[in-house]
Amino acid sequence: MIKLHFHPLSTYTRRVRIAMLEKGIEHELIAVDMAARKHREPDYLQLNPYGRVPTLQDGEFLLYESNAILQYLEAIHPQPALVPADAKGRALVDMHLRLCDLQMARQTGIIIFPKRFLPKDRWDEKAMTQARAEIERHLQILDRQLHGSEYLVGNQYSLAEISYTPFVQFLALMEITPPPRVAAWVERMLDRPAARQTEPTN
Ligand SMILES: N[C@@H](CCC(=O)N[C@@H](CS)C(=O)NCC(=O)O)C(=O)O
Repeated sequence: MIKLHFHPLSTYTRRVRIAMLEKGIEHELIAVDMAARKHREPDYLQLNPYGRVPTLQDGEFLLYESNAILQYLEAIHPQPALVPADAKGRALVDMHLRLCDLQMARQTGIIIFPKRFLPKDRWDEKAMTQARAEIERHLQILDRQLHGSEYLVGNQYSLAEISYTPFVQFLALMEITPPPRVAAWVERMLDRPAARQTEPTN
């Protein structure tokens, strides 16, 4: 059975958990005690030399980087399909996965890591303000792309939405009010059973 090394509060891991639930892939969850720095110990570094979660273990095969894991799960378990069948649709999903990391996930981390885990006197307010502005600009672009469509690619729920779900979860915590089409899109994503089942407790 596929094993997923994870942490319950990890945004990047949540992408993979949602995809496995959406696809009904049986798996074993193995919690990494990050508070005890287990992710920096040799045993875990043998699985993932970067010392991060998630790490997927399928027999001897090891894979890290959440978006790569999503693509692997799609390849080994194509139904229900979370990417369109045509080359253009697949390329667009790929584009959105990259843009999510570049324009949203990184900036979200800059804001929510301190807000969730650090006392206020250790926050880098300047970096957080800049990250918030970058996210707001990005959401305006997504809002235009969602014109006339409920989802980013081919008007169907795809890996693109899965990639965004853990990060849009924190818009309120980041004090960001999304533009209207993005707000409706976020609501649709967060309302899915797999998203609800993996909601973070912090
Ligand atoms: N690009 C990686 C990011 C993974 C990542 O940064 N995971 C965080 C938890 S959400 C982590 O393990 N951080 C621990 C560290 O960097 O020391 C992915 O997509 O999987």
